[in-house]
Amino acid sequence: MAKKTTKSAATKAAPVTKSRGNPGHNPDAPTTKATYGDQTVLRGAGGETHQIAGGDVPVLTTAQGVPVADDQNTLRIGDRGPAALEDFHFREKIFHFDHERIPERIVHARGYGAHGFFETYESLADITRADIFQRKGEKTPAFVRFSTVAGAKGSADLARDVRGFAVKLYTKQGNWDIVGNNVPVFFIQDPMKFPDFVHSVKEEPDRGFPQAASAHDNFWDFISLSPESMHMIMWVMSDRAIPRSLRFMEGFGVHTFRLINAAGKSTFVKFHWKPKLGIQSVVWNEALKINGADPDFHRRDIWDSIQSGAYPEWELGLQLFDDDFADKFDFDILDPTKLIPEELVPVRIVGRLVLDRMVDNFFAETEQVAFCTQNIVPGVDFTNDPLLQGRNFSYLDTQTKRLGGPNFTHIPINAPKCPFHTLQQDGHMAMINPKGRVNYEPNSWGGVAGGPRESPDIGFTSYPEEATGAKRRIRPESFADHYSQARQFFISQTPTEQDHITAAITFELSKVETLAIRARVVSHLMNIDDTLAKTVADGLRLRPMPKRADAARPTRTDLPKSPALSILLNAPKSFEGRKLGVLITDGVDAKLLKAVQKAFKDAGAVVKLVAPHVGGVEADDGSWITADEKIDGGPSVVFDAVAILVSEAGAELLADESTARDFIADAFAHLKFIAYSEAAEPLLAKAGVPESGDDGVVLLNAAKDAAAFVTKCADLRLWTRAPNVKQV
Ligand code: HDE
Repeated sequence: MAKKTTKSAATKAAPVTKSRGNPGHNPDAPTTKATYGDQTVLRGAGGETHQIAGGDVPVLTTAQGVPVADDQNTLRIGDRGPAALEDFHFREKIFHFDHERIPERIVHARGYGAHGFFETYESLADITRADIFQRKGEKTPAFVRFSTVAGAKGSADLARDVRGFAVKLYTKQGNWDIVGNNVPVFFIQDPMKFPDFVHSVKEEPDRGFPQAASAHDNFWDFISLSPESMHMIMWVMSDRAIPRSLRFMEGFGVHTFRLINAAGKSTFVKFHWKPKLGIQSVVWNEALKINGADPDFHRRDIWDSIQSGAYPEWELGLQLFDDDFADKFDFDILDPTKLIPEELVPVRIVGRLVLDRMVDNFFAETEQVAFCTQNIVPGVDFTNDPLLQGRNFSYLDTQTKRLGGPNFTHIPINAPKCPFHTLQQDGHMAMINPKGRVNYEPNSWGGVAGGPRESPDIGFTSYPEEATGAKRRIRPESFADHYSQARQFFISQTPTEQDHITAAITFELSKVETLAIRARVVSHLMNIDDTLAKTVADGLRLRPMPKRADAARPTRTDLPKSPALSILLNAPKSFEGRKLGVLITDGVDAKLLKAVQKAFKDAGAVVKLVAPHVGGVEADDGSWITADEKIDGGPSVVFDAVAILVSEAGAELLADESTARDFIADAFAHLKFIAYSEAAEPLLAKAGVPESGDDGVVLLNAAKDAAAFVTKCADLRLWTRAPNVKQV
């Protein structure tokens, strides 16, 4: 045997009667003292926990329910000897750990889910027989999962990307999934192209990067060779792709669906989710910094708002139209790269979705939830949108792979909340199994013994749409216009928003190494808007300008602006649901701080205090104020507006801190409203805020000024500052 070293002597197992090896482990804790005889069983089938009589600390058991005496040390032969194979507890523990992961979603891997309900505002019985829309005031349980598309499960929240907005409605006639996005159109028209599109946007296969970023050659190569994506590109290069909060974004069902009433009449429908607190995005430089400061920014925001009772809410809107409209509309209503302007078909608000409960367990619910586009209910039906038809195959397939078998509907998050009776049986992990003799149909066992029966009356029936034609691989002529709506989107934006789109495309193409790809993208932009194309080309120093891309259909310039497509033209004019970050130091004016806190709370906003030390500061009246964040942990990028309420000594101290200067400089550069106490003036100057200030930099002389500052903050950002900070 090798000579013992001091180290091995130190790691030698201690006698069993003393501590069991884990320094934090208390050998006198009741779990190690308890004997099995003392325990009582708390829960029923499947959820047994052994409890010490009279206490409330369950005894740790194996998955077989065997109480565990020592969870710190493997079973070994001799104090320093080999492990024993019979150590079933260790083998079970490590085996389970080794199998903890399931495949992450290929797209939409990073997601965040919450429970809530949908409330029906009015009966829509004239339009649909969907049970959820029959009774005014009815509440239907719902689960929503938001996601980014390209990044892996652990990627950062503020990637420039489309956001998934998937809603599962547990209706009384089965689960209805509206698996949508926060953008109303999509990149491609045919599902055959989906794997290629997704491969191109995800990390490149040889180098394994970039993660969660479309700014690379493969993506733009694919896009520039697929002009049908140009409308979607306008959206993903707009601020829609960098939402401030998941609470502040719209959701869209994208495809045209059908609603069918009791008489069998079909009405076309497009689904919209409208955020109650308005739409809001961050600016790009802010997004980059948020990803560093808090990669979980969006999740934390949902978590915080639900925990604090400020429940995120959306209204469901329907764009309803008939065959006549479909025939007359400029584009094919089956083409998922097109939208119907809200000015043409107004959105009718029919209910609200409220998220009021976080999951108990992220994996069990958010990771295992299985949305499927084919989950529809009587009264709803598909159209022949080719993308939708392709999705109806893909989702069931992917869930079977991801969740390991056909019984993923038995997992509580996926199971219907209404009664359900199938004749399905067996398979991996079958949890819901038929009782009795009957597992087939038809059968001659009468009554209840005969099992469930089909019902032509209430059962799902497909809309009997006629379908004829030659069997071919073809893209319809009616899908051929790739630029007109891209242009319509672009011209509907405010100049600020147009600048952001231009800058985003320039940024992304600057990361594309292949000159020919940059040029090819610009050649498409020339079919959308000449100024856009020229500004991007100048931003890239692309010379000479490429030739305009050949277009299957010339761009229509007669489509009017659609103001509904702009975020800024539809701003909420309220600071509700937003966050103020207040930088404080010792000597802070307690009265002023209280006034600011009250004014913002009254406006439905959250106030967070940032200080040199998280422990807090001593205010000018001697009171102790606890901080929420230390300065470098709470940079201004995570707030919507800031207040600098420092004392003179505090300002002097912080002037030498780059994090404090960044706090102010970033808030200014990101066009945020800034309030300050007089003593903060030198600090503002040191951070580069011009002495003249502007309308967004507000001196708080006294407590009474706080209310005016809140009112100002309702504009969310001072966009007119943009030219002075050249920040997009
Ligand atoms: Fe998806 N999509 N998708 N998609 N999609 C998936 O399903 C697919 C498309 C969307 O939070 C996958 O569970 C195809 C459009 C959301 O769990 C997969 C096509 C829209 C989510 C899949 C599309 C979406 C997904 C991956 C083109 C907006 C996340 C893992 C024909 C209307 C749902 C999974 C969640 C997820 C396939 C296009 C939205 C592979 C084949 C268009 C929100 O089945």
